[in-house]
Amino acid sequence: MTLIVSEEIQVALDARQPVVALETTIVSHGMPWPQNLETAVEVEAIVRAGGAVPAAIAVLDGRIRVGLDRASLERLARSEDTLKLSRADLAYGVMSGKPGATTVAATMIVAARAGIRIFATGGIGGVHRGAESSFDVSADLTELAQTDVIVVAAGAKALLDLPKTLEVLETRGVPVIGYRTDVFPAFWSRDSGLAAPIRLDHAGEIAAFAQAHGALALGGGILIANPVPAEDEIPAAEMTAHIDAAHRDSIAAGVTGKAVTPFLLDAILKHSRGRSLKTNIALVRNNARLAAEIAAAFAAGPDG
Ligand code: PSU
Ligand code: MN
Repeated sequence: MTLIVSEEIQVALDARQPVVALETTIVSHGMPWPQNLETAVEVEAIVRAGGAVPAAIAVLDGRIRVGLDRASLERLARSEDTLKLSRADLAYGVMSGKPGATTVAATMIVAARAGIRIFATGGIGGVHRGAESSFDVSADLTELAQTDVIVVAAGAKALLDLPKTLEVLETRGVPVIGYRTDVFPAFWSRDSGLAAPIRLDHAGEIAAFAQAHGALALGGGILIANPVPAEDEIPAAEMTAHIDAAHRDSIAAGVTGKAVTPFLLDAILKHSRGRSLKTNIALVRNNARLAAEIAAAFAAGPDG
């Protein structure tokens, strides 16, 4: 098998100690250098401070790796030609031998194979604006519908069509849980104006929910929507202008396929003059903290 789990992570998993999976597309395609590497390193420290072992996932030298050292993270962060790997291209990442970062979908697949149940990220992919003609719906949603991993995210980016994204999640049977919120968060902003389908206020309740979900053998993931801290948020009204401008840029540039999300993130960074990046970093850190807490609650639970 091409899956290589670091010794520290394997020991923790065997002892049923808390482990938190981390994606790497956010490093290679989601943030600019050097904030991408700084954030990746900080996020690992936050997971450790929360009593869990961080498990960053990527494909390097034809092997799927669970647990990356700093040099590997730096390689992904610096390289201009790191592949963005989702379910459709994970095998290409392995056979080509090229460095590849994993999206939410691919990270879920690998985490589940390694036996990791909790995963922290920034935001998930979703239904893009204009999807009724472009058919651009992220494979993250399909993965959430079928792979048993709890994904902690700050909701979905308001550059997506959020009502359609929530509809698809509901149709595909994915539980969406607002953490200490009644509204679904919109990544940079705490409030999308849409209701969170379920609300839970404590990590222990989330672990209990996941256990009930597992006991029913429903299969598939669970999305924990954790709003960005109030002091770091950019209000939705302010983001709208940047998002609309980024959309116009992407239509003018004719961007399609997997290039769309990285293009939009970069355009928003420029239109917000770097402000969106500060908020992005804050929400990823916040998600790492909560994921470690949920992983610890799991480890302490009845089947932990
Ligand atoms: N959101 C971010 N930064 C990111 C991504 C999402 O703020 O880097 C990445 C994640 O890896 C996510 C992917 O899984 O983009 C979704 O891409 P697509 O829309 O092409 O499925
Ligand atoms: Mn897409």
